[in-house]
Amino acid sequence: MVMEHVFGSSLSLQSGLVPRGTRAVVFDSIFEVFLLLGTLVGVVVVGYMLYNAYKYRFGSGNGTVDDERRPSLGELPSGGGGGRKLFTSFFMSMIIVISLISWTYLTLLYVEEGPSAEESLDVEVEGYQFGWRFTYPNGHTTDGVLRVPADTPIRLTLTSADVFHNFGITELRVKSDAIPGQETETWFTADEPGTYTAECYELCGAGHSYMSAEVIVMPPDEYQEWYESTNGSQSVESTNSTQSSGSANSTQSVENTDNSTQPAESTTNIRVSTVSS
Ligand SMILES: [Cu+2]
Repeated sequence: MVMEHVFGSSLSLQSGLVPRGTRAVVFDSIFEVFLLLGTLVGVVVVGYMLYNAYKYRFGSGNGTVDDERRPSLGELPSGGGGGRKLFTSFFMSMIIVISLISWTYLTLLYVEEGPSAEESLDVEVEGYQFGWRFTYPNGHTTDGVLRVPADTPIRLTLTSADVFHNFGITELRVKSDAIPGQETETWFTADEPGTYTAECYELCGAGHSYMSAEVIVMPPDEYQEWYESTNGSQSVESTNSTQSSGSANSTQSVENTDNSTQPAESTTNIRVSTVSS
């Protein structure tokens, strides 16, 4: 049954066996399949072991071999059915393992490929000591707050202004390196509007544990309204900006997250890197 599915899906990637949807859906299906199969294998192996332990228990009379049938030294015991049991169990294990590998590979290939450029929203993410800066296609930049529409694939291009960081939103199953001088791509889709937390998952300095950002998933029409209000201008929504009226929320949250670190220093760094880039 499993083999049928795997062969079917390798013929056509759209067969429906390989899970599609948000990253959470994909990774949860991988988890469930492995949990199910692992439990199944465990039950069979432990069950068969207990069955044999009981059947051949001391004094049961089972398994006693009279001297005629007892293999002599150097002779391999033939077992029942000329090794058919061994062959069957080996063959079954092989099918299960190969199927599992193929299925997982195809599933992860889907995650790896990500959504197409046409259907997704591109956001650039830059990590710095200690915060996250997001740049939208129209040039609008926010600091500490990422606003995205629900039910839309978001493609993130990550990089870092200084040291290695790692951008992760656990609830949305996103985790990707942000490396200076390099660009890393990842994607996610959030189907539920709400507020999620993005955090840094690479120890990057004294402010690492406070290096978080708010991910606000908005209903698509609300998002569109907000996005249009940014005017496509090069306005910077951050602690050191003096303009942009619509950024009160995010400015606040940036201040919150930066309290613990050396805000003056890091703000200077931002300004310098913005100018130089
Ligand atoms: Cu970091």
